[in-house]
Amino acid sequence: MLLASLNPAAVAAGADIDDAVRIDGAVLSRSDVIGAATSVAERVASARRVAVLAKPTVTTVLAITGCLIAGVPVVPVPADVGAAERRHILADSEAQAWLGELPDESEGLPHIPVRVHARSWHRYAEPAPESTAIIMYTSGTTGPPKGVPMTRRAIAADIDALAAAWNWTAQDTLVHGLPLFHVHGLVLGLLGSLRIGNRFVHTGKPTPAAYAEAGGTLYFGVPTVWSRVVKDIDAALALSSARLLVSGSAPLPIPVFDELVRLTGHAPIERYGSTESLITLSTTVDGERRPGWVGLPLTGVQTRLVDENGALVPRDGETIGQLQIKGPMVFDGYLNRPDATAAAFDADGWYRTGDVAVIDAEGMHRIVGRESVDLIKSGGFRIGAGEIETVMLGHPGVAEVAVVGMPDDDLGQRIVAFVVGDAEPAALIDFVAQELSVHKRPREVRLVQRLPRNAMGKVLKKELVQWH
Ligand code: MCA
Ligand code: AMP
Repeated sequence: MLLASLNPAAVAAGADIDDAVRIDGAVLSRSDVIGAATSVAERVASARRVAVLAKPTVTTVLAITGCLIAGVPVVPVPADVGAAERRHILADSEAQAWLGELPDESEGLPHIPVRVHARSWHRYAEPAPESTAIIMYTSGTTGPPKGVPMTRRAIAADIDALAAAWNWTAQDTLVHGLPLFHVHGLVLGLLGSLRIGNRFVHTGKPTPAAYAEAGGTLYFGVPTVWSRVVKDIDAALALSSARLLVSGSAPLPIPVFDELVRLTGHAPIERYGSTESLITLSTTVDGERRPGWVGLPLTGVQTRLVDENGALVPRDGETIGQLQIKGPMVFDGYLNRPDATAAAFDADGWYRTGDVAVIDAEGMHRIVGRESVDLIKSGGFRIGAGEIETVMLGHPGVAEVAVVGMPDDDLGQRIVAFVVGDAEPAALIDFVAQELSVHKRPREVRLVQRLPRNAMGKVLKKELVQWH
């Protein structure tokens, strides 16, 4: 079973816990989750695909769990989604209904409400391991986000490999306050907990105070969360009673790693992955945790580094190469995008991560950066520069635009748009927030006379970042 702790027979035989899931002020026992999510399953069982506006609520937990019980692929939609992105996700995924929360605009789709207090004890057969559990949308360098279908097999393999690396057990209480529309918060956090059978606490927002109050053993955060924690000494001290602090989704700055050690007594676990591959590398509970390094391949994972010609690069801890990965958690291809799928794999089936890395003689990996400047990581969110540029060019006050990620102490990178035109910066920022997701809006719009371009007319983004 993918969600192994939600086994009705075991729960009926006494394997219930009162506080399996805490979220948005509510507490659900394991039998509450089974009964209510099975009731959702009955209502969606005939659907081909449904969309869930993934706010951090009980409704979202039950909606997604219900789809997984029924074997209906679920499309988590960013809670702060804007109009153009919403239309794209719905059209591309062919979702047939909104399950649970309704967005401002339903785009003509029917609504299936989630009844939080309804219960069903119907038993569903476990869907096939190769069937699609989730279709998650993620940004590329250009164009609208691409759908990544995740099989039940891949999700199970990833959670089990992480459980082995971290000694993650049913005795843990896992705490995080991350979005439920990405791998980190949803697949690892929520589904991981429902598979392993540990208590799960969602803090709403991942503030240092909320983490400190939650009393967990296992904490997940993006680097922005950890850099805020180390600035809040009381919160950091409270986390010393935890078992493991885990960082991922973006590079953890070495000073933040060191401060976590100093204040909490814990060297954080770092792990690396992507929407396409799930998590593939991690430091381990009883292995070395080296600041700036993301660890070893998880069970079943193979990695290699290649140069621009595809030749292997030595594992000497210094030579940089393009990171390629194989493993049971890696996806099979994008939804409706054979072109992008073909580009993502080489002829031998290695997944091209788009990251550049080094590997040392012990097999430890350090992520050096992205191959493309057009994929931005801000606060752990993956954001495509091209997607924002396309939207901004649709504004009458924008003649030319280049979007870049500028270094930022808190967010890793912050989105800055350089614009040739006469638009009002604040209005442009709002325009992006309305069309895409709020978290994709530029922090800053800078009006410039011209953009630096090469002889072919291509904007020189590295120069743009350096100049400013
Ligand atoms: C933000 N604000 C703005 C602007 N941007 N105001 C005006 N103009 C802007 N351009 C506002 C916000 O609305 C907020 O207001 C306030 O400024 C602070 O914003 P921010 O600095 O963004 O902080 P935050 O809202 O607290 O968000 C930080 C965060 C968030 C909580 C760390 O970025 C986050 O949830 N990140 C997690 C992303 C994630 O889970 N990624 C995983 C994907 P107000 O305070 O009023 O709200 S990666 C993945 O899944 C893989 C596989 C992996 O490896 O894990
Ligand atoms: P996403 O699909 O949102 O998970 O983004 C995946 C990308 O996030 C990866 O290709 C990396 O560029 C970056 N990433 C994820 N985890 C880490 C990490 N621990 N260190 C550095 N970069 C990371």
